[in-house]
Amino acid sequence: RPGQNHHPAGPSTPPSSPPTQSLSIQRQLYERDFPLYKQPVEVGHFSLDSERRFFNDSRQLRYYVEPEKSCPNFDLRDGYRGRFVKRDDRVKEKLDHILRWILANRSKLQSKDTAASSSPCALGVDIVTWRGHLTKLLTTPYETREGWLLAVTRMGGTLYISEVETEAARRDRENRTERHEEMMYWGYKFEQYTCADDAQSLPDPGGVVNTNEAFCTVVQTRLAEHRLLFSGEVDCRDKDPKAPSPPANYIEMKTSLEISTPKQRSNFHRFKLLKWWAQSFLPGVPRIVAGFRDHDGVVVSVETYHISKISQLIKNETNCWKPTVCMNFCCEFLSFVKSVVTEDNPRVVHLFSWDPHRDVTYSIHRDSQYSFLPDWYIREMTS
Ligand code: 0WD
Ligand code: CA
Repeated sequence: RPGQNHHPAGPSTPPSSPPTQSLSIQRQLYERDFPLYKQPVEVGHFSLDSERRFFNDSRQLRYYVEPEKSCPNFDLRDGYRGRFVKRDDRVKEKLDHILRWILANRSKLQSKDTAASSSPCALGVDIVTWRGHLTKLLTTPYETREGWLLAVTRMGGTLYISEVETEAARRDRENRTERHEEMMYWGYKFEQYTCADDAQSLPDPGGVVNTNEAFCTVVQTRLAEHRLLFSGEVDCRDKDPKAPSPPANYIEMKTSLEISTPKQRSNFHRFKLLKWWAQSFLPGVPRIVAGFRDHDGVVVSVETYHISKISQLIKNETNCWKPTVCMNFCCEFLSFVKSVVTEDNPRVVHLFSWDPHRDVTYSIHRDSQYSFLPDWYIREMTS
């Protein structure tokens, strides 16, 4: 049904026509000029403590300490049994922390944008979501394994987007091998080797790794006509007091298997760098520090990647991803969502669904298990 398909770049569709039923993900539809993406501005931040309690401040922000040697020999397995407190990932927090931040900082938000804008939009933004959800959208045109479900609710003119765990993801989560569970710890352990609690102190590899703790930035930006407000977890900042202001002083920490063959290098460029680029480009985090480890979890080298140089780095790769396809697809998806989700009602959820090699489709749910805006938020925003 080509006539039923939402075609990208179509300002020709009159606003009154009924919404189309699906969105194509074919890459060639999105190969055009890079859309406008405004420099993301940090409008706030928050912290989650060791018990996952919310604080409207930066108490969990850490400071990057460059390793002494380029081959540091960090043992990422250390502490897995005995000095590890793991966040309970069966608990779905949805957008709750971001909503808490919005309520605590409403005055800041509204004073900036709403006065100048003509839209009757209470918050002055079109989209509220997690950065991680946007990362999934950016990488969708190249994703061949994992689909997604995104729940969308319109309230006060703003669209709230919150992920729903797919059946496949739940199965994977419940059936992780012991080896996989341990490897998930390695990334956090690398952060502990390289991050300190303040600008003067050193990392403490003897301490406990607690994955409940988080520092999250809240940024505002615009993708073409879409005004976005989203939050993302930030690993650490540059400790130099003369470093630029956030988000330009933030650093993303990653670990990856050391690269020893041309095939591994090519796969790293084609798959891993796509995810790394998308995640950090969105909030304007300029640098990634990567620890390359062996199969036993020992970091054998550390390298810095500048986000602005990644597209150059991958240019010679055949069959590689293109930033413009990622951004244009995300933009088109948001336009599709806006055209579909017109009813302003906190109890209505449009569930957008995508599986590899398929189009994006949706279903509508009233007062269902998918409703995700909490009563305390609805009450505060509608009073
Ligand atoms: O409950 C949920 N379904 C989700 C909750 C899904 C996605 C995110 N979250 C929340 C959590 O509150 C977390 O603190 O989001 C926060 C992180 O959000 P994000 O920055 O938008 O997520 P993403 O970019 O996917 O991940 C950033 C980091 C990860 O680092 P790496 O280097 O591995 O990409 O946040 C961590 C992880 O360290 N992380 C999470 N932490 C707690 N709960 C989660 C999660 N579900 N997902 C990633
Ligand atoms: Ca990280």
